[in-house]
Amino acid sequence: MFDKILIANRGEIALRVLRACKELGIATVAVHSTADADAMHVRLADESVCIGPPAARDSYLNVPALLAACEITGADAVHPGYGFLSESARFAEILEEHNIHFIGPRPAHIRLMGDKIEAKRTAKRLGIPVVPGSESGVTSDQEALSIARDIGFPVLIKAAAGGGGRGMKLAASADEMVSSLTTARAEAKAAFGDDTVYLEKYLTRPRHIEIQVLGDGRGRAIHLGERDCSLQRRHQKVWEESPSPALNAAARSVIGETVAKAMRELEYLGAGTVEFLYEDGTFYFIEMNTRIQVEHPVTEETTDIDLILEQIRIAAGNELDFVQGDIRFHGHAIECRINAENPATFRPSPGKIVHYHPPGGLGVRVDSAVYHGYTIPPFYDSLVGKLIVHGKTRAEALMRLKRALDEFVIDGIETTVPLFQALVREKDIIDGDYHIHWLEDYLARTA
Ligand code: MV4
Repeated sequence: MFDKILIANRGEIALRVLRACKELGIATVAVHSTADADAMHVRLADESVCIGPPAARDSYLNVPALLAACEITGADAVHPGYGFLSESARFAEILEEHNIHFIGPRPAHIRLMGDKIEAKRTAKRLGIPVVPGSESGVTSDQEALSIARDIGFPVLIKAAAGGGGRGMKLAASADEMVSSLTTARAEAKAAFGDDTVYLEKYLTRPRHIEIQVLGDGRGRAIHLGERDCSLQRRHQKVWEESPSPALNAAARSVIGETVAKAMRELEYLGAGTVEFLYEDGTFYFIEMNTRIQVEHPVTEETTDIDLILEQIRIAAGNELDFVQGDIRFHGHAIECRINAENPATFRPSPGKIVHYHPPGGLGVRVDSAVYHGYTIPPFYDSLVGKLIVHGKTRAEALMRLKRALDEFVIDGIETTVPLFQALVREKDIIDGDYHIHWLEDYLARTA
């Protein structure tokens, strides 16, 4: 096992990793920008190193500074959390070259899944159902038109180097195709330095359902069920839950086993998420994320598996110590992302928290790094914390969510708590009847 882990992140995920390290008896190193000197992860770590000024590119993304921090402290492994350097194949390679373990997948798998065309080709080869579309990058307008006619309009043009909704353009008909392609290429070139684009049939009202996986890099891999992440605004997830209100146990086990088998064949190492769109009872692969995700606690609550601890164990070369048959799914979990934002306009609202009282009690978990008197700096994302509730049934989880939201006191800044207080009272939400456009439709309707 590792002796000392450097946590290359901030906020609630830095704290989450720190907690797993403490439970494993591993020493911790926090890194922080000058804006985060008062952060909770810095206070709770065994050691801390300042790695640069506030801007992330000069601190949390500063690879030489992170290497120096490893060198100074003697850390033998780095946990990247999510965001920042978590999906940088190059960062993982550089650490390896310095004999420091990267707590995450192998660089080759990070790189493979970073290319959305290669990821899709790999998924298809491994028996995972994919969205109908071009099998590779489209090179000419003629080719694009011909493929679009085959799969049928509307089609979505996506950047090979994109992902997470960045660099997508819709073409409703053949008339729009050439201009949409030109725009998509130009935007992809500007955003990613790569103008390769591919085509997919556009699914109009799907759900976003993702499967959590763990692999030990030696051909053992399991799935930990799904999370329904359909409730989102501008590609920022707002609410995640498991199980998905749209699936039954049989459908879950079919897609889960398909994904787990593919991960065994890949000899995938670490935690990962395979993302699908789900429409009319059919799953369509879109992307794979080779990192731990913000919403991982939902899966921890329904499986009782500590995903961060497993990431660390696997990265240290341990075998998975359970097989698929050992995994039991119980109850229902819902996560709400509480952001420091105006709940109607979503304008960021950084500043000082003058009163803080998180909810508690049975089935209530709050993953947050803020505290009474803490000032949220304006330089990073606006996540204040995640409220995760668990109940025996979805109805119990919803009831618990309602009362936990009413208990939550965060004064001094605006937060999205009132948005969730409204959502838990909406019929479609109570019925689990929603899709990827539901929240934006609701916000437009209630504006
Ligand atoms: C799609 C789609 C419809 N059809 N692909 C957006 C994020 C990126 N991961 C994939 N995305 C989409 N891909 C096809 N073929 C609709 C979306 C999409 C979306 C997906 C998941 C969650 C929220 C979304 C919001 C808008 C569009």
